[in-house]
Amino acid sequence: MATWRVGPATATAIVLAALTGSCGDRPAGIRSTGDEPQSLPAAASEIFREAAAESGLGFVHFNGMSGEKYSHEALGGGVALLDYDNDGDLDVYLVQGAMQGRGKTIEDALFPPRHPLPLTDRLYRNDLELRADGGRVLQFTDVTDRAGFAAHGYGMGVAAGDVDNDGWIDLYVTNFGSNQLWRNRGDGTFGDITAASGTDDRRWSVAAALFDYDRDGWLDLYVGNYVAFTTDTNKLCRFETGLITYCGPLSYPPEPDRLFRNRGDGTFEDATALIRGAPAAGTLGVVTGDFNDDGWLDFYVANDALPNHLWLNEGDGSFREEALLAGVAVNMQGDSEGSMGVTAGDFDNDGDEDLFMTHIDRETNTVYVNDGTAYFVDSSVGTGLGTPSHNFTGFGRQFIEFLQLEFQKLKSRIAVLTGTDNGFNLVLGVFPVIVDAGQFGQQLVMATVAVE
Ligand SMILES: [Ca+2]
Ligand SMILES: [Ca+2]
Ligand SMILES: [Ca+2]
Ligand SMILES: [Ca+2]
Repeated sequence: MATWRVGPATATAIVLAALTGSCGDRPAGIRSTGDEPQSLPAAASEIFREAAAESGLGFVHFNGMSGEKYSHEALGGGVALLDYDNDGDLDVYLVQGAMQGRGKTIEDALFPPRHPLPLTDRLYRNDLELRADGGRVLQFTDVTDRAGFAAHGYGMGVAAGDVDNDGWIDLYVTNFGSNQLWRNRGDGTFGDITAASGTDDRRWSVAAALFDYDRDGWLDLYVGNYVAFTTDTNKLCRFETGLITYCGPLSYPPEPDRLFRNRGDGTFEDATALIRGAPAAGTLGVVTGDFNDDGWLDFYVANDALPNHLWLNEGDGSFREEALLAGVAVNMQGDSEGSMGVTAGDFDNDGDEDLFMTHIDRETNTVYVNDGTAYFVDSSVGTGLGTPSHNFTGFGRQFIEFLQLEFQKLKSRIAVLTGTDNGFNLVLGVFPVIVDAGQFGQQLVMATVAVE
């Protein structure tokens, strides 16, 4: 299924890349909860090894903050893992920020850029070396210039998929401002086909998904827009103490999302009319999947501070919004949460797509367990994935089969990794085992996650 998901600050995908290159020592010393299998492996010092710099992934995100508290500075940038050169390994596309505000220059930045200028999105080619002795050396090469990228605007997220069915994966980049659709020419270069394809959206877009909702063999496009904020209309917001802070999502009107249908001739038509049954709600994440197992791709939209949306595909070219009845509009207390990122995966191995969402601090991450018919139960407490996240704001998230190579006894267990703004949590589903480690910050790099 050619479905790709993105959201802001999906740094967890980078961690996944590191994992594939270094499945080595067994983790141990995990605090026992008494109900896990008895033959846990012996001690080892680490599960993940921080390998960004040594592998050539020297990217550092720049958010352009100058003290104005522009809302989009707080979101970070997204990342895509894709095999753009069809050589069998995953390459990395990283979305970059920019200086913001009328007349502002790099000299106005509170924190000067740590990535060498010019600041732009970056594509890193994976030159993984497989040695005769079985060893492997993970090495990335910055091929941005060679690929011909000329990213404009302030980047938010990126979706990857083969939109023209030529066998080469293309990229759709969401920006604060106009978006960009990059066609992979198959020769190592990309061309901007945004205007010709009709896929631009000049609003503040964050999330995007490429998925074939009408099953005609061509990937269609969902673009999730956030709020009607501009640097010229920036408001002043304060904590109760009077300290100036970033304005929340409800300070600005939410922007409606867009749905584009791929005509298969290089152009897309606006199909937004199919999703007019729900109000705009400030989208930060979107994930696609067949949640009710009827053979048609549905999608779920994570909204910041307003109810989330579940769009079920009717199979006749229309969608119906079912989040409230399905139990995924609000949490089990009936509260709308500050939904930042969302991913879908069958973490309990019962054959359907469950949902995991990251939220702002003082809310928990949320797990919605699917009964197989797109009716969900908020299982954040029962899975042990909610409470540990209470003090953190999370954005990126990804289900990975983390322990499969490490613990034969735990073969089917699934871990959830979530990046936060002030730490990196490794939360093992099924077992109430929590590991916190590493400072994460704004850099989209791997954190060393040591198991104590
Ligand atoms: Ca590759
Ligand atoms: Ca293509
Ligand atoms: Ca289609
Ligand atoms: Ca479906």
